Order: sequence, then structure tokens, then C-alpha cells
Amino acid sequence: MRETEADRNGAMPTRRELLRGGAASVLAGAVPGSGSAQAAAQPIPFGSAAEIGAFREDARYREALKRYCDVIVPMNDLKWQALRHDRPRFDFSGADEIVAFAAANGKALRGHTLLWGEALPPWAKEIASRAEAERELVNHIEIVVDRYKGRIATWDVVNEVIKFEPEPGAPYRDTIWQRLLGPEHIEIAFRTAARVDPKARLVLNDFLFEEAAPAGAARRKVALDTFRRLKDKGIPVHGLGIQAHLYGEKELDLDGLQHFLRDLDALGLDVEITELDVIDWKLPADPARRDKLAADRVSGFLGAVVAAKQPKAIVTWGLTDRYSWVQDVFPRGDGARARPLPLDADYRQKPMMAVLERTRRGTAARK
Ligand code: 9MR
Repeated sequence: MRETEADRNGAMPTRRELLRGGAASVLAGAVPGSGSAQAAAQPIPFGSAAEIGAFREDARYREALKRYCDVIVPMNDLKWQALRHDRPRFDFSGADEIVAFAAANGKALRGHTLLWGEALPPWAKEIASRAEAERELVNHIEIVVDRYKGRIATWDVVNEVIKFEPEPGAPYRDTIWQRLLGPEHIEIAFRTAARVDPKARLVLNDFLFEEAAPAGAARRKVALDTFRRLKDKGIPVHGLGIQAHLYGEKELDLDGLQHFLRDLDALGLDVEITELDVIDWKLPADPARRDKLAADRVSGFLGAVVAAKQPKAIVTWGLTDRYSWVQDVFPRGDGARARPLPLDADYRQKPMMAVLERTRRGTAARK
């Protein structure tokens, strides 16, 4: 692998320096389990969501995916909106491109997502009865999971089902699935995915488990209650996807998070960090200062996570600040570009990348 301009210019150690430190397999994009040279303890697999527009148009983006990722997640192309824009016909074009790229480059895949109340095609509003909702949901999951059976190892079976601020008796979001099927929509989705691909790892993916406000604790409780219910009913579920869209300006409830991780462990569940980035709209403008604060936020979060429970993977929601939902949804008041990700808009490594590397290799500095 060539030393790139980014290595030479970035604030991070050069590739040569990292190699001296024994990080060769990471920079070579080594895939855990592929038999490539690795340190004795396997590093936690690292990955990113891949956005199809950037993936198609930007060769540097594809190179970055090859170089840094063990795991790739199609960011939007497995959502209903992408697959089902035409009700009778499935359109797998975008997902197939990313899946083929992953296969060609020896990357694992996460599937995102089989059930969500958002990113639905307009026709979904026409689904009117319980029977129709169940038929559509089961049919969708059967076809999608079957197509990628043996290729997509892990599925975010349900995404963002927990109510933003859950209340007693009202744990789940008001979505078309919840309205027509009630809480059973979660069970139907997991049961169907497991039936079609019994070897797949099946995950419930959601956010704000690290939140210090009361909603954080309430959301953790709903997740645990949901898992207990699924387990009691014998429904296969393997883990929790912790999205981790971290707010740069907010202190996190790391004690609450660690307690939660131990509770999940006691239930026999894995965790993965699935959509990590830092929402930096309230952080200071100076890029170096902002990057440092974002890296510190990620370091505090991941440090607490690995101290309580080793995640199966750490996945960021994009790789480069050039393309991120944070820029669109949380624009800064001063008009400066958002810097939520481990590479800057010119693909230079930021301090966050060093934190990710240290965390996944278990070499994070102890406080
Ligand atoms: O980053 C995604 C953006 O490109 C899409 O327009 C949006 C709607 O499909 O979804 C974004 O990704 C979301 C993910 O699927 C679920 N968790 C929150 C992510 C950021 O909004």
C-alpha cells in the first residue's frame, strides 16, 4: 500500500510511523478472521456506512472504504425507500453495487435496515389493515434477507423503534408498523429474519442510550424490557446496535451506559457501535480545537464502552466530513462545515481516527 498525500499532510502519525508501531494490518484493511497478520488479540472490527452517491462518483471515497474498513454498511440502499420505490418490484441496484464492492475487497457487511418508521416509499401510507401490514412486512423481510443470505452477516432488523421520550405504557414510536401491528411488529420482524437466515446476527438498532437526560435511562429500560420479552418468547435476537450520534456539547451518562452494557451482557446480548459520529454544531469554530473536542468525546464514550463490554464492531456513519448527514441536519450557525467524522473533507486523518485505532487495538491510554 502506498503512502498517500493524506498520510504526509495529516496531523496523524504517518503510515511508516504506525507500521513501526505494528499497525500494519489495520492500514492494509485487514479483515479479522481472514488469516492476515494480526496482533495476538483481534482488534475490534472497524467500519463505515457507505453513501451510494459518493461511492459512485468519488474514487477517493472508495479508496478510503478499502483502506480503513473491515465492515461496510449500505447507508441508505437497503431501506424501503430505496428497495421499494415501486411497490410491485424490488430495486436492488444500489445495494448490489455496495455488496459486490464489499465482496471484491474482502469486507464484511451489515444490513441496515429491515423495519423502520422512516425512509418509507409514499405508497406505504396506503397500507391500511393489520393483515396487510403483516403481509407486506413479512414478504419484504423474506425477499431481502434471502437475497443476501450468506453475504450480509448482521442485520439491523429493527431501527429506531424506541420512543424518543418513552413513557410508562408507551415505549414505542408511533410508526405505521406500531399503529397497525402494535409491539408485535418487532417480534414479527425478528422471527421472519431468523427463519430466512438462521445464521444471521440479528440486531435491534437505536440511539440516545448514552444520554444524560432522563430520556436516556428510560430508553435503556425500554431496550432491556424489549429484549427480555423477545427472549421469553423464544424469538432469536443477538444484539443491540448503539448508534452513538454523540452531541459534542453534551456530557454523557457513562455510568448509566456501562450499567446498561452489563445488563445486556447478563441477557447474553452483544453490542455494536453502529453509527458513530459527533454532532459538532455547538462546538467552537476553530477546526483543530473542534476536532480535539470531538475526539475527546469519542474517546470518553468508547473508553467507557470497552471497559464494560467489548463491542462486536465499531462503525462510523460515513468516513469523511465531505459527506455527512450532520451537515444537513445540524448545520452550524457560523456556516462552517460540520466535522463529525474521522477523516476531514480532504481525507486527512483527524484525531478521532487515532482514538478509533487505539480503542479497537486495546491500546487506549488509561486515565
Ligand atoms: O445518513 C442517512 C441519510 O443520508 C438519509 O437521508 C436518512 C434517511 O434515510 O438516513 C440517514 O441515516 C440515518 C440512519 O439510517 C438511522 N439513524 C440515523 C441516521 C442519520 O439520520
